[in-house]
Amino acid sequence: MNFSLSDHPHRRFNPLTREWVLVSPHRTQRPWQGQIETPPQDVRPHYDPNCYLCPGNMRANGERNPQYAATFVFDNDFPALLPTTPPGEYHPHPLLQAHSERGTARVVCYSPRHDLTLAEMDAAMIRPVVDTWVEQYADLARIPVIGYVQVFENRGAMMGASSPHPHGQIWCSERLPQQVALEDVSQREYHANEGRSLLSDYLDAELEQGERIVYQNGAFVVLVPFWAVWPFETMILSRRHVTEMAAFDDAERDALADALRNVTVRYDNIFRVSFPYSMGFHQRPVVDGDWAHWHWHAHFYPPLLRSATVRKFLVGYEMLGTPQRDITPEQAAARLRDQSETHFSMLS
Ligand code: H2U
Ligand code: ZN
Repeated sequence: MNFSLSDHPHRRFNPLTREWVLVSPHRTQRPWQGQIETPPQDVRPHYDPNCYLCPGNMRANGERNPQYAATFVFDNDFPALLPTTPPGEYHPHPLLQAHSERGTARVVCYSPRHDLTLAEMDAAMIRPVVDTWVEQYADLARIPVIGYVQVFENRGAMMGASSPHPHGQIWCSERLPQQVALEDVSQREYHANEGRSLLSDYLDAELEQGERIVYQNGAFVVLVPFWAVWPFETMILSRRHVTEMAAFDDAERDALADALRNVTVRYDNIFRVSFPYSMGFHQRPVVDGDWAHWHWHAHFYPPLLRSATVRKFLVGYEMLGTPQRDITPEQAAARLRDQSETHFSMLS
């Protein structure tokens, strides 16, 4: 019997973080007696007087939002990081280490419409959101204490989003956050050895194999990474090796809006539900330095597994050993490829 990725338990390597995932394809046939249900779709109004992100409404700190027309950015009223934290270290013993960390946080509203999501916005409506992310990245980079700008979005109550109003966050820190630091080391080493970006070579390999590709346009490719942990995890890779969002030209910004719409529509269509996820962009740090090895990319980490309500948990063996998945990344990609590019709410 020959070893096959689609039949036999195996481990896959993530060259970005140098972590492993256990894949158990033979388990997808196992009986499962959990409940499968489709929750009722909530009917949301265009404007919610109780939403702290809707135009004209009061936020928790007593400030009033303007009557914004496209995007709106404000300083997070409850930031996890503060620019005014005094620098300092705590290191009384080799095993006890801490240091102060400065930074700031902002909230980005994608649209004045309370009832929309990226999946329900068209590419022309997402384009101003892309421009806002680029402006914010450049603007935050000018703050002296800030070394890294992390753009992300928590979508849906299952991922802890505090409001259905379409919005994301930006957290800025002095040092590289953990995941970014891991990706920095591997991309730097690969670039130094091979003279090309790790993700350029990875993208070429994926385009050649084809089976994990979900969608592609002129500037971006959406795929399920070979080493995906979450059932329907995807990445958006830029065809061009650019280190940061600000380097995207006009056509690339339109293409990114198109790719974001396309992948979120496919997600919603799988279980005909507003698909929860955490997503975000990884790009070069904003402090001066040699960052030529960085290749901009997006990660989508959606928790749903089997239905609109049955999610994957990273528990047990995964907390104590290694993350594990049953359906293969190739099966997940095929499922995503099969989805309509039109949102289910627009289909009869
Ligand atoms: P999440 O939905 O991903 O939690 O993002 C919403 C953020 O909005 C959250 O970080 C902030 C919360 O601190 N927020 C304000 O800054 N002002 C408010 O009036 C409510 C929420
Ligand atoms: Zn709202």
